[in-house]
Amino acid sequence: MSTRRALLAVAGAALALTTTAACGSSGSSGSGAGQPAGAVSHKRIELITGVKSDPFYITMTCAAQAEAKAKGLDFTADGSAQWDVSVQRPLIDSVGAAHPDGLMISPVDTEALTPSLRQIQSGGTKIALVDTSVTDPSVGITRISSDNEKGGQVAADALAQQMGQKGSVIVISVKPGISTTDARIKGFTEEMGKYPNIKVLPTLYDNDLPATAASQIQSTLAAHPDLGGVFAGNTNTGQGVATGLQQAGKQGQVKVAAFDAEPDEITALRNGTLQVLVAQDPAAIGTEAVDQLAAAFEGKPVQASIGTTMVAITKDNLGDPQIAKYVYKASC
Ligand code: T6T
Repeated sequence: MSTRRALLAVAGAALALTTTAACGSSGSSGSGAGQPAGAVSHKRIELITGVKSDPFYITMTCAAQAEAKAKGLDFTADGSAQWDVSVQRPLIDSVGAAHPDGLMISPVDTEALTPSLRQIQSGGTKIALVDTSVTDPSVGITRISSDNEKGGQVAADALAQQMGQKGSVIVISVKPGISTTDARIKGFTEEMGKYPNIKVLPTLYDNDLPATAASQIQSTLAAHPDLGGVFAGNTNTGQGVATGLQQAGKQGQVKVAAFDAEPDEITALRNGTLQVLVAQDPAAIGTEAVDQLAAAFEGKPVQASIGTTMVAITKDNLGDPQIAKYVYKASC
């Protein structure tokens, strides 16, 4: 097993965000004997993201598109209009009917879409699970994502420091049943258990709607005047929490650690409404997925799981060139 390690200093504290690229070939990638050169040219890859307008997935799509072009692969991308099984399933089924050579997908639920994905895989399409995944281990020849549980732990330690290791903290996330955000919450709440003077309130879910997160944070402030910190599980939640704190006049007083680093979150970090961003590397996720599918098309070994790097961004290290590459794009 090879390990890629990214060690980045954040506000004086070095945070080790390690990732592991688990080597190992999955059986469905073929014999391992190389195919003749050019075996991948004009193979077709389809990408279905969790939410098409989300800068995390836009950044992933841009990188995957560039890598596919460089390898002579045909590539098209689509995504749900919102984080909803009933919206993503028809997309999956229509892509499946076209029998692409490869499908990169971020399933919006760990269980509900598995029958559709199994059917597509049995039809010969090779599946790369990107960012989110499903419980069934038989789905996908590769799974590529951040170490989300580790990211939740990093957010907890950073937030505890920001809060002076005391007070109440609340987690607001998207909805239960999403592999990534569920792992973040697990990592965060378990790590927060190490701080006896911090009380973790029950988790709230905003269905990926910033307006809901904004009103949730205001009602939490009314019920818990000692609220000292918030963990926002993804981009839209981070945006909504920032808005809610500004509306309540509590920006900078209630500390926030948020996942992701899309432009609005960066603005909120600069103006002191958010204090820590745990940024992922969606471009690496997209690039690695194309590379693994191309390897599968050529009958070469495929890495069954790949962990990509994360970095904790604060106002202090935002100007570091090493950090800049982790800021998400709103367009290619
Ligand atoms: O946090 C990312 C992604 O990792 C997660 O699975 C869903 O939300 C985002 O896309 C950000 O909105």
